[in-house]
Amino acid sequence: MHRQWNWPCYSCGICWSVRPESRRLFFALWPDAQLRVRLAGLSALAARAGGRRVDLANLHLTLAFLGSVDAARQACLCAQAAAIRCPRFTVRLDRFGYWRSSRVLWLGCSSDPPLGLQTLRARINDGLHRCGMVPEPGPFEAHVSLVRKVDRGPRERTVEAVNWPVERFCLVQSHTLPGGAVYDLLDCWPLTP
Ligand code: 2AM
Repeated sequence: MHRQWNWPCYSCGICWSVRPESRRLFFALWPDAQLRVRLAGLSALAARAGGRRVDLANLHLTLAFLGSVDAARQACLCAQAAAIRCPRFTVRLDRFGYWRSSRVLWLGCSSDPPLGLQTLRARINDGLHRCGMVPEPGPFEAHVSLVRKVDRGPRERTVEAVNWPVERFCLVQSHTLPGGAVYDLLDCWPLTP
């Protein structure tokens, strides 16, 4: 028989009454319903050239992809996230981008991402290190994936800017299902006003 677990919740709200399992996780900026609709409008525009639009409910901006995380590390990550103090900021999303290798068409920033976003990412990555994890290497491209399985880049790269006032960041679980990814919002932490 498996041992019954009652993992400490910290401020994370994630508790287990059964054996903890690894979860596929990422930190993300999670749009509210209104912003989600605006992003979906842009994904409709971007999908004119073909491809499969990302579901409205799945639109987000990934801050750090964590892969498969066990319960102990998850608790550590939640504690680290709860301790982050970072001021609110606004992300200006104003251009389409395209990755040929992954065939993803995305919405991103034509200029450097705001300092607040860079600060938040740096603090999250510090937290990963403290939990014994290594952040994904390589440069960070702030983006919202809009359309997948796209065969060519968009004709027009510039789009009417979407200003995203960011007041929180979230930990999200990804379920890979035959019909595509499904995301569960596990918890969110506020940025400072
Ligand atoms: P995306 O941000 O370009 O869409 C959950 O899988 C999220 O983490 C997705 O939004 C995905 O890509 C992002 N991600 C970043 N690195 C990843 C990786 N190595 N494997 C899967 N997803 C990754």
